[in-house]
Amino acid sequence: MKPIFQPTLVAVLVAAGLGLAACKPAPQNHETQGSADVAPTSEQAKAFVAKASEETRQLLLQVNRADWIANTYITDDTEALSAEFNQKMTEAVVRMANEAARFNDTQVDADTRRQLDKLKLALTLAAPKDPAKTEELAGIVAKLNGMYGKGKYTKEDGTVMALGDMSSVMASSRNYDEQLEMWKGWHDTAAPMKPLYVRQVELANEGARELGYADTGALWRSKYDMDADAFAAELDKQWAAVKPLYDALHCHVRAKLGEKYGTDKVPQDKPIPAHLLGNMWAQAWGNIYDLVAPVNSDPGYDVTQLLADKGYDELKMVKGAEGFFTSLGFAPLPETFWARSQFVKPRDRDVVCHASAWDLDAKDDLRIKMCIQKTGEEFAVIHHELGHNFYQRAYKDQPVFYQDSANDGFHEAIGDTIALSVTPKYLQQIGLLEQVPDESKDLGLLMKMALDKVAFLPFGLLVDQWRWQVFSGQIKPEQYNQAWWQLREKYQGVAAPVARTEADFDAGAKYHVPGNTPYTRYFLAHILQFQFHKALCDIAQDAGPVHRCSIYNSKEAGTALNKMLEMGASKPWQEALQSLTGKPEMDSSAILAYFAPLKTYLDEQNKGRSCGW
Ligand code: X8Z
Ligand code: ZN
Repeated sequence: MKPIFQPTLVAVLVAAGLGLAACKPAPQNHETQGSADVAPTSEQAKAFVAKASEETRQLLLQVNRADWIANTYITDDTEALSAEFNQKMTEAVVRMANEAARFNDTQVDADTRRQLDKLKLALTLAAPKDPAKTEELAGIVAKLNGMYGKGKYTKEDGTVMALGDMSSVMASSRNYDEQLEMWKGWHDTAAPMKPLYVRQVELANEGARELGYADTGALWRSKYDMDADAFAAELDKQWAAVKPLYDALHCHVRAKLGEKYGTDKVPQDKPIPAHLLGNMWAQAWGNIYDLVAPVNSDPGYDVTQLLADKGYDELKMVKGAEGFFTSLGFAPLPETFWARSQFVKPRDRDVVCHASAWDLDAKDDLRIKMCIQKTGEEFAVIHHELGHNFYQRAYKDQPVFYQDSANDGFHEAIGDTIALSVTPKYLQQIGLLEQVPDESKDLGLLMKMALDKVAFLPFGLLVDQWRWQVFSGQIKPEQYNQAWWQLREKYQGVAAPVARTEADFDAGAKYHVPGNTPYTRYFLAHILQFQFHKALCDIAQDAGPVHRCSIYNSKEAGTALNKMLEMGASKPWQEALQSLTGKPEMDSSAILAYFAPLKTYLDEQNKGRSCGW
């Protein structure tokens, strides 16, 4: 966990800008008045970077510790401490950003320049120079995070349900009304967040403007080693390429849901009601695999069942995931990881259950924080989180401003890439599965994977389409919810199952909105992980089809992966991508090739159906 750079989720640094633009030369008022105004030297710039790095390192350790307890033991006190340390960090970063701007016109080597730029771009939410506003913003950030963690729904009979309980019902229930009750119960918990969120947007935008950005969304889009508008265009391009695959999946799933619930409940020319897809946010649909499984090609096992059969508890699940990484040549996780992580939901207090991975000291104090449920879905999430931890450890010897992934999509893609290698062959190798199904069952496996990975794509894109417009003022507070549902309909083809109003704050029911974690990273990760998987399978010389490939035990693949990971953020992401895949571009052809056999099947199934919404 790294609040400034925030590679792995959790807390957000609220940094106050003091009116100096991050991307423009600092104002020079007394240019001709003597030696103090002479442009600073490159040696001074280097010395500044060294000093700022050391100060940042020390502050990060404090803020990480405060945030860890605020997330694993939610009380008014831990919330206040988190706000206080984040504010302290803010003040320091503001001072350093000001000082960094002094070197805007200094000729420095490329490496010093990149570190100065990383420092100036590090903020997720900037705050205005007014200290009272900085404090207010830090307080709101901590409060929203706690509110999400504490969210609960009380049923009519008095039963109190947390998100995990409700998600389990969403995953397994096939009762329309029961799923609806869960959906509405959870979404309603977000309503009280709205006024806080509105104020947070105002404050963060003020801060972003003082730093020279049009708004907070513009700041977020500037972090990708390319022009911010070009980055937005790149996303549109990637989405256009994968949309036909998504549309085919949507059409087939809607038809199957129509068969299950009736076409009165699931009209075949309209968006799908958002509560029927096995997930609270309809973002990953793997839990309804049974409703859409292709006839005669079901692989005949499910990982949840295999874990239960072999007596896997939460710890054994984490050990199992660690075993994949060590098979590639990565060193095992340290003792402190096992002692300090939160694997199981504590029964006596509120915590933020949303999974996250933490690096407290940029040395060896790695941890995950989860409320693990013993399911195949969560087994994949554990791999996801450990991907963050192994990345963090790989770049720990980089300068502090490079202790981050190549871009945030890379951080999110590593563990998922490993999880793509959790194939039947691998499950057999580790003794979870007795017999590997033959190739006639591949379609079932591809369907299951597509329900998670392809279904996710539009959701991965739309969360920040909404936030960017909220930050830019294009979506006003009195349109928040309506705009949210317009985007969900446009991109995902899903609709709210009951009428919603502007008293609702449905975006706030998704962790990353009150948690202030940018979301475009997950869209990027879902494209990138298939590129990484393909490249690693080639390196591991796995000859079969890419959906059957597992890089388990391949030291060659591990070495190549580690080479990219240990670069951290020291080079533009395009170079990191090239180091592993041989090409500097994001390329959706890998995900399309992976699912090509499924696409053929879907197109066949969809013949004669009217698709779209
Ligand atoms: O938030 C996460 C991870 C932690 S970085 C569990 N993910 C997104 C989500 O849950 O919404 C992973 C996939 C998308
Ligand atoms: Zn993650």
